[in-house]
Amino acid sequence: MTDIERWVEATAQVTRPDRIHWCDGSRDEYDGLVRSMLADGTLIAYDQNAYPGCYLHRSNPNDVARTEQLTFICTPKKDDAGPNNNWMAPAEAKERLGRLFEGSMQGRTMYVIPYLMGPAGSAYSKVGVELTDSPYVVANMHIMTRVGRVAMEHYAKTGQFVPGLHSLGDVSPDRRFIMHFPEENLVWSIGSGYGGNALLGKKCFALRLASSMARKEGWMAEHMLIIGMEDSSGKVTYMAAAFPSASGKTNLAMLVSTLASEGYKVWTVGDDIAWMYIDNQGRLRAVNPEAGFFGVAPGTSAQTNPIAMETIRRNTIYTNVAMTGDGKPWWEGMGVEPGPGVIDWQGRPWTPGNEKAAHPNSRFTAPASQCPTISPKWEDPEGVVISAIIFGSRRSVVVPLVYQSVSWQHGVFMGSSMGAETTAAATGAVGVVRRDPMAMLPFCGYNMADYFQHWLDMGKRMKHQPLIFRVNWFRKDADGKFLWPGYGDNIRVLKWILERVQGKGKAVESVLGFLPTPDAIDTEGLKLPAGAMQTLTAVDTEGWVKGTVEMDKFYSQFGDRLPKEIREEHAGLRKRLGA
Ligand code: SAT
Ligand code: MN
Repeated sequence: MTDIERWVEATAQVTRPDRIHWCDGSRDEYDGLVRSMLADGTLIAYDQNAYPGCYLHRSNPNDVARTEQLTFICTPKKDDAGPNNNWMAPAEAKERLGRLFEGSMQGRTMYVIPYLMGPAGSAYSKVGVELTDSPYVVANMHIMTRVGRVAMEHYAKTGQFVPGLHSLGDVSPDRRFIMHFPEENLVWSIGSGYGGNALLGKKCFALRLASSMARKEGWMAEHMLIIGMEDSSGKVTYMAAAFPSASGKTNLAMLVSTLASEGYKVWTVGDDIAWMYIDNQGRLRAVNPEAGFFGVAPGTSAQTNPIAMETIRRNTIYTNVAMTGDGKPWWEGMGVEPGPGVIDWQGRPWTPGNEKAAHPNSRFTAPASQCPTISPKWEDPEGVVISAIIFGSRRSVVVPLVYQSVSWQHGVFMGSSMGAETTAAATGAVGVVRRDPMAMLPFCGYNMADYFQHWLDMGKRMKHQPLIFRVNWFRKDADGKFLWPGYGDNIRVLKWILERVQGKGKAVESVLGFLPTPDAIDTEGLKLPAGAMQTLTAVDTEGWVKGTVEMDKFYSQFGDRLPKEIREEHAGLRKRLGA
């Protein structure tokens, strides 16, 4: 018996499923799952002529986003989870969830999903096995990961896998927990069928556990998209960018360049997670561990993201979007009128008004291979060499359009101090500013003070450090209107970043770092409001002084564990600001 078989048997004795199904990842298996979900109403078919292979799933209305307050890191010592995580002692977590898992799969099938995170045959890839009683989860894992033989082959070579146990339980928020055990590289999740709570390969394994493994093993697991930027010479330069959930990572990853006539375009390598390693020449290399996109639907349109619109035209599972009277998916910001007879995300007839037809965190799950701009290197076992790291978030005030750190250490400080307005991707208030270091606040599986130290240490080990940038597409004027057009015009900011990587690009050294001169960014053909570029590249001294107070509050939770380099950078910024 293999370790996997032993664990499956032991789990089945507790959860007592009626049947056990070992997934092979085949098309037949996927089609069979879809057929049975259509039969029991878990999936609803869209018009198969217009949207072949596209289905709608409506989740329980109490289960539509990640639940950070029910997500725990279970380390023996509380301080190792850090103030950035909820903590429970491993024994207590096992005892409480063990009771909930008792008989939780009775009357259901337990699916065994062996899956590979990362390209086939890559030394950077890792195997997970998820046990779940949700066929919807299995179908999503088929799209988001590489299921079946490719994973078992990798397992045969390495003998290692990350176990993840998931049960819908009774889908009650009172009995919902997502528990991570970094000492054992184990996940237990119960009571939710939603994305990041239930597709255990994604945030649970590829970020929370992987970040902790990465620290021990000397690599990085980050909440980052990966793109290749092609210039007029045809050369492609790769960049990784961290943004919080629902802040435009998928749009940036699939950007349609407004500078295409000058030869600038973007290739998609990944839209959410990057696993990064230092290669034998001292360069940082990244692979996308995922095989699909789990993107936010509302706001996605032929104007904002035509590449996504094409990607999700077939073989896509939609979750909590609306359905038009003629059987097509629809959501707010799709850029087309839905016509009469719309059914909302909860299955009720909808009329335009206050209530949204699609949930603000409704999603599409689509294969990356269907993306028209997918990079020829997206499954390269060696990954791609990263030349620039970008930190971004929603900030309607204070933060400039783009600036560059003066050093790796300064860049780590920039990422670690990033403020972000919250979104609908997690339950709780939307639009509140919180510190979200490297966009990893909900996903760092250990004490963030140690995470900052790990970033500092990684930089020291690299012979060729990527340059580090901060961007903000979301700056507004006094009337609440966006100052920067965003979307395809973000290529103009990427162009400046590329020029900086190439040792060109005009900049001035400011208290924040290198800011583009107001004419450094190519704005030809843009109709920007008067003075917009000045505002977007200015330093709001008062706003930044306030910001440093917020940073200090955040950092102080970590006490002596905070690296002294971060303290020094923070003090340096305050001094330069005259605070
Ligand atoms: O729910 S997920 O975590 O998969 C999506 C997100 O919040 O980024
Ligand atoms: Mn994400």
